[in-house]
Amino acid sequence: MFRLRRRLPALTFTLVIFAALASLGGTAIAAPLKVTGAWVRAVDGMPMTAGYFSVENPNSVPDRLLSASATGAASVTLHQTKIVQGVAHMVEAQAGLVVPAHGRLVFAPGGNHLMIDGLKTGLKPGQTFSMVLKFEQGGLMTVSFSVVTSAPTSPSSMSGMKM
Ligand SMILES: [Cu+2]
Repeated sequence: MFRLRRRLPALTFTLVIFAALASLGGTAIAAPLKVTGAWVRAVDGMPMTAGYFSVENPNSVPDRLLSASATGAASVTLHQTKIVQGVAHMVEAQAGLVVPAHGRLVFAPGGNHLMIDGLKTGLKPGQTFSMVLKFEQGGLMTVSFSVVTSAPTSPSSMSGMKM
């Protein structure tokens, strides 16, 4: 009887540890997504512009960008540019866009872009524009986009396209 009583606290302690590990299981593996090179095209007077960035997924499971929003605009939609018979078409990625495991999802002129509509103010170069990206696994992420007049990277071969 005495022995049994002494063993109980140790057993309880072990169970508590197991429970703690089990509850960590779902989230402990996920490292945060990394967003880089976030920019939006400056506009003056027009209510519409586009935003670009890259997001890196360090995890071994894919994630998915579900949607984006901004308090400074009426709507933000995920758009893809598709060339059909030599003509660029914009298509909304309604199911979101996959961020591959150990890979990246790139938004760049001529490809994926955040279509920003109903801007409440103009966007001047040097300002920043805040948007919230919503990921399936990574949750909500607030990103500060630099306002610039043109792509900060190498000139795009599709620079004639403004979206
Ligand atoms: Cu678009």
